Amino acid sequence: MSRIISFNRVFSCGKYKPCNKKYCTAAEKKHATRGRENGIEKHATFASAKIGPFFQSPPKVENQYTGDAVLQSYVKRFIPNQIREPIETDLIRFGERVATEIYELGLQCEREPPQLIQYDAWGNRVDRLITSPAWKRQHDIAAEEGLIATAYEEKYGEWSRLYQIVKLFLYSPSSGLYSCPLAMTDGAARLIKQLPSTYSWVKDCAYSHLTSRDPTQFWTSGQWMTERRGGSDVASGTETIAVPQGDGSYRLHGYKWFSSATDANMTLTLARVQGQDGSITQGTKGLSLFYLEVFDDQKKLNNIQVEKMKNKLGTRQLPTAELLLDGAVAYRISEEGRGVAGISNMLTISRIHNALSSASGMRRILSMARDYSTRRTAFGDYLKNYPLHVQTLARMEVEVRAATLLVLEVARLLGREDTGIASDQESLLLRLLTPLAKLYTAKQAMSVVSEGLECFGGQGYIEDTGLPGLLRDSQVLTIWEGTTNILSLDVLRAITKSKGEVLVAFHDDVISKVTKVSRVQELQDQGHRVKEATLQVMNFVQKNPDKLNMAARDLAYSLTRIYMGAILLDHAVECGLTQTDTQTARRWCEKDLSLVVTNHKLGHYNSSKEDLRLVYEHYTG
Ligand code: UCC
Repeated sequence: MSRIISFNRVFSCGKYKPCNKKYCTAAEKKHATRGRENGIEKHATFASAKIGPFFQSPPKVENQYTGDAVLQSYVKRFIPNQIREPIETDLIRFGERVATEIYELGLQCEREPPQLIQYDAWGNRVDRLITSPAWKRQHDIAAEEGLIATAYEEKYGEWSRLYQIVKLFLYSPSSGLYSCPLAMTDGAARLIKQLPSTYSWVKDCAYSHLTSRDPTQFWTSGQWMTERRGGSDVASGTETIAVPQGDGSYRLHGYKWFSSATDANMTLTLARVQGQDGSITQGTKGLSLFYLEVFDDQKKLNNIQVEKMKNKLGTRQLPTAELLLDGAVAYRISEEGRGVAGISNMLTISRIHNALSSASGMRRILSMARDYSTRRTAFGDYLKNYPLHVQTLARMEVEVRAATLLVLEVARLLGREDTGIASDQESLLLRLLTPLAKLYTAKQAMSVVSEGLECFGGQGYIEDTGLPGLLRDSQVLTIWEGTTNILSLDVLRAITKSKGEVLVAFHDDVISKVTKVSRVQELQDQGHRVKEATLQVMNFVQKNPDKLNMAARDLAYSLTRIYMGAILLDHAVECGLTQTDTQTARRWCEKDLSLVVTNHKLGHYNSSKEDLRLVYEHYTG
């Protein structure tokens, strides 16, 4: 018999008072049940209050391809009919796999984070990294599914890259952060593919592994850029030296402060070549790019010590560590002093991956919140029947659609570059859109994923649901691969280095897109707004070169909002003006598209004195 403390209702004050009995008899239980049936709770059991009848129907992770209107319409719009069928069939299949088997593996990666064993029982230094079976399975799945290979086999020409990015989009939120090593692997594969013939031996060593579909052959790559003195200012933060060995190899000595996925087979990294007299060159001009295999043929670490695992807010699935390079054997794969320029090619790819992770992370939480709204009742009705709740979801939907379209556009341009058919204008556009996509979508992800958690009420705050991890893992998207401000400055770098050509390409592309809209009555006003904002922002840049540094972030936001507006309008027109596409474009264009001009008029860039005062008033440190 279960232990029951019963309560007698004292009707006069409406409270319950304990009835001193430890256990209820069968008759009392029956009575209690009758009491409940009569609407009067005579007996309440702790057991019942503790475990039931409270339960909720969990959100379902739906097929991530068939549930995503934008992905499907983009694929239909661009990928030619003759090759689309096998691609779509694969995407539908994979969309289901990421929602089931791979989703569960992703959760397992979070539950079983990696561990480092530095010493064996006898005091020997072993530096053994233990990763979960789920993490290892993600490695094999990545190979089997061709998540890197698809882009390099070029089976579908320029569309291979778009196909790969759509697959990664589906995969990323279920990957348990295996998306991170894949981002670096993709970056390394593309960099190695483009190396001049002097370094063709690297292709023989690594390229076939990085692009393999065979799990036993597939390698991942690291990207070791960050050292103790900093992550943004690579030029002055990099202390690692490379000592030439006379046989073409170098030995690296240094300390890598943040190696994201230490279980990689190889890495690309920066170091300063030491001259015969022991001298090194400081700054950017002293940095060269190196290829390094993490393990030797006996699977022993290549004179590398794993000093410490990083204790992070999120991305706990990743084996992120501090590494001591204690004479690691490496090979230079750039001209001396061209390391930053060299590794920037890798950064381009990992920044695009960052943007796709942001957009797909938003899509995942939104698709779960959408499903939940059809299951969860409150105040006597389903959430989907409360206009205020649906309005919240709709606003998130607009953000996700804009981010998704931008990522897909970038992927399409990258595919044209990969296959050597991009026009100069397209290459310039890609150079500008890469930092914009990275910085803007990461900020969107932080706010949309947070809003998404709120859609689950208290359950969104409970770790067992797997939801909080989505928020914790989003925060890094604004930081790694360059913070928002560093990326905003990269936008300025792109403008300066191209002597403004990237902006000309941007302007021409936006104007050609909105010109199409000028004949479409439903979207005429929005087209006009985008055009006006473009002209105003271009005008601001031309007239205020001295203010660009202070305005860099607002400029980047303005350019991104304008571009997102243009592609949403274009997509709406090209997809036959469906109601949802038209609504999305309209709503997007209600934003302040020329934020930088607004803030310029408000005097935000006149002087930094006001900001200084605001921040440091009463600061005595
Ligand atoms: O590694 C990390 C974690 C890995 C995790 C990967 C996950 C990916 C996402 C997965 C999603 C799940 S985090 C480490 C990331 N570190 C960064 O992102 C570095 C951030 N800092 C910067 O980006 C800075 O702006 C620097 C380092 C590029 C600034 O360095 P410098 O030396 O001051 O730069 P310079 O002097 O302006 O540029 C040097 C050369 C120039 O070439 P030349 O000499 O030909 O003019 C630049 O044009 O590099 C070229 N360059 C670029 N080229 C610089 N940036 C770029 C660029 N973005 N694209 C093309």
